[in-house]
Amino acid sequence: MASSNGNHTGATTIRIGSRESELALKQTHIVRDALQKAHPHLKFEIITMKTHGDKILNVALSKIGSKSLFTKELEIALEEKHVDIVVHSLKDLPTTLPEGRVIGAVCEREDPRDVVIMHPKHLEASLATLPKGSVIGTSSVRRAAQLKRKFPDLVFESVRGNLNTRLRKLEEGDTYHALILAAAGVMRMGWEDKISQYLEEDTCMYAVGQGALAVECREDDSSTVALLSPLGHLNTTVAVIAERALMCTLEGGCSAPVAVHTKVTEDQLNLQGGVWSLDGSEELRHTMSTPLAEPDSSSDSLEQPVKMAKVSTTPYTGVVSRQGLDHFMSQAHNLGVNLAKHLLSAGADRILQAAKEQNNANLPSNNPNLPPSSSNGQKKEVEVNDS
Ligand code: DPM
Repeated sequence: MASSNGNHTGATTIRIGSRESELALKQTHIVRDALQKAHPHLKFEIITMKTHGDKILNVALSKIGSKSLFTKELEIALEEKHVDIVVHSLKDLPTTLPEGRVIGAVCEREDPRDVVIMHPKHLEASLATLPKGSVIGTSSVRRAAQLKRKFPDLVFESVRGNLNTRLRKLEEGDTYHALILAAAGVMRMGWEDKISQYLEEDTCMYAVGQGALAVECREDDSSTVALLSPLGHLNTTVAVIAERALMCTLEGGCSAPVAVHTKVTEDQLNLQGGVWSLDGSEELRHTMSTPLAEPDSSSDSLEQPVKMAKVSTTPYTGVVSRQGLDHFMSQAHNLGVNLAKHLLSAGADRILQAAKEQNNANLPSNNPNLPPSSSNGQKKEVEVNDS
């Protein structure tokens, strides 16, 4: 329940939990402003907190390796009712949320593509024209796998820290020739003019949920669930439900080499999914679509809802189901599940299992066809999602 702040005006204050990084705060402000507009009578208060991951940025992540490094304190604050909602980049939220937690709204998606930010010395270059052996900073196995396949002469190295830190490491250092980042974060930071290149789906498909903001709250807090409702964006919601159903069925975490490309038109949802080996030597892609039809417009491609074993409290990987939209959400969900099943039967399970083992073993691949592995081959950091 949104809390009364105890004064005698009776005004209700909604407390929003946020990390302290500039991007996290910008994202929290976007949601706060939208909520304020939808509910002019309510008060909103932002409560920032440092997460464990923010405090130990100098420690190699392979030595910490906790998944909820950047969210744990926020999760606890939500559970203990110190805050009512928490704003996340959807791509950082696992497809199974903690018990009792839901995504109350998915806001309109920003450009979901990945982009290239070049070192000031290479502003004229593109990934295709950078000199052989150029070092590209990214800790994303998804980006590295796809780009190694396309640009075998480039070298991929992990880069840690929030976006400000990463940009500083690029611009003030000599280690990286370029960074790959999500357009959404770059634009929210106001760095659009630093973008050299937008990566299309034939080069690098994006992460599940990339570019969309999700607002998390407690499932039993029905008044907060209701007040988040106007923030939900239908086209974004159906797209990310399909993407998350794909990810969940593939059992890929946010550190798996899985990527998507999704198109929503007025009456159709089109989902392309891909899975790669870590070195990019193997690739599996497939596209499927579903009509987004009203329940009574009979369409023979409508399928029975697929039962999900893994969801906790809501059927759509944590996204609350909306009356009147449930039908679209179910079609989107089924599309993701069906695409995942297709990919699994074509060998995605073997590719993902091998990637997981290599990740866990902290070992470079033995594949002799690999382009020179980053540095001397002894480091492969645990994937992290600091932003
Ligand atoms: C996740 C990944 C990364 C973030 C992995 C991936 C990128 C890590 C890296 C799941 N979360 O994308 O394959 O670049 O080394 C993150 C960013 C944003 C949310 C920054 C970024 C902003 C964009 C958005 C980090 N999480 O990806 O450039 O809201 O989608």
